[in-house]
Amino acid sequence: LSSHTAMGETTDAAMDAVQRRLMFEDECILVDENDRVVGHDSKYNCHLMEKIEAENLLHRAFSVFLFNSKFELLLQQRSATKVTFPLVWTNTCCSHPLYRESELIEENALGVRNAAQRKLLDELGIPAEDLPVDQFTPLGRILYKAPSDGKWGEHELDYLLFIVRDVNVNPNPDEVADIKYVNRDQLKELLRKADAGEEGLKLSPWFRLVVDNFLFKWWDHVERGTIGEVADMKTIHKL
Ligand code: DMA
Ligand code: MN
Repeated sequence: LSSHTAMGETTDAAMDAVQRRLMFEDECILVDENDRVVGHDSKYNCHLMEKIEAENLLHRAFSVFLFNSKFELLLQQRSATKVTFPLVWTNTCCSHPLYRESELIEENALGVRNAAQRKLLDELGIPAEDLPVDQFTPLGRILYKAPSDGKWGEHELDYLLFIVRDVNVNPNPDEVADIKYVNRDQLKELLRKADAGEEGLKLSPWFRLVVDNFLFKWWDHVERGTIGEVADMKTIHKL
C-alpha cells in the first residue's frame, strides 16, 4: 500500500510508522539566515511547507559526501517510505543535527559532525568507530528551499561534510532503498539520465545544487588530498 495520495502527498494517517516516529521524536534546530540558533521545533513542523512559509521556519541540516579510497562517491536512493523525497537518488547521507547538547556544539561544526556519525550508522549501518568525527571535513554551508510534494518540503541551512574512508555498508531498509559508488563519469551519466527522465531516475534537489555549484571542483581536491584548501565555513551560499 502506498503512503502517497494521488496528489503525491503523504497523509498523516498513511505515513510509515518508523518515519512518523522520527517526525515527532527528532527535534530540529531552528536558525536564522546567518545560522544563529533561534529555537527548536519538531522535524514534522520543520518540513510542513505551510509552516515553513507562514513562520519562515529554517532549520540546520547536513549532507555527507563519502568517498572510498578509489575516490568514488557513495550515493543512496532514499527508501519508498521517506515522507520527503521518497526514492530519489542523493549523496551518501543527509539529516539534521538535533536540539541536544552534543549536536549543538558549534566549534568546528562538531555538533553537525556528531550528528553525521549518528546517522551514517542509523541509515547505512557504518559503525561509528569507522567514522571518527575528526575525519569529516566541513567544506561549506548552503541555504536552500525545496518543495517535495504539495504538503512537505525542505528549507535548510545545510552543512556540506566530506570524508574519504573505506567502510563496510549495511543499509537500513527503513531509510535506504539502494546504494552505489560512482566515479565522475558514472555520476555524469546519472545526471544525464535524470535530466532526460530516463528510467524514472530522480535526484534530490540539494544534491543537484551541490553538483551544479561545487562537487566536481571539490572532487579534484579530494583526489589531490588538498580539500582543506577549498573549505570555506564563513560564507553561507544562498542557492
Ligand atoms: C534532511 O535529510 C537533510 C537534508 C540535507 C535534505 P533527510 O530527509 O534524509 O533526513 P532524515 O534522514 O533525518 O529523515
Ligand atoms: Mn530538513
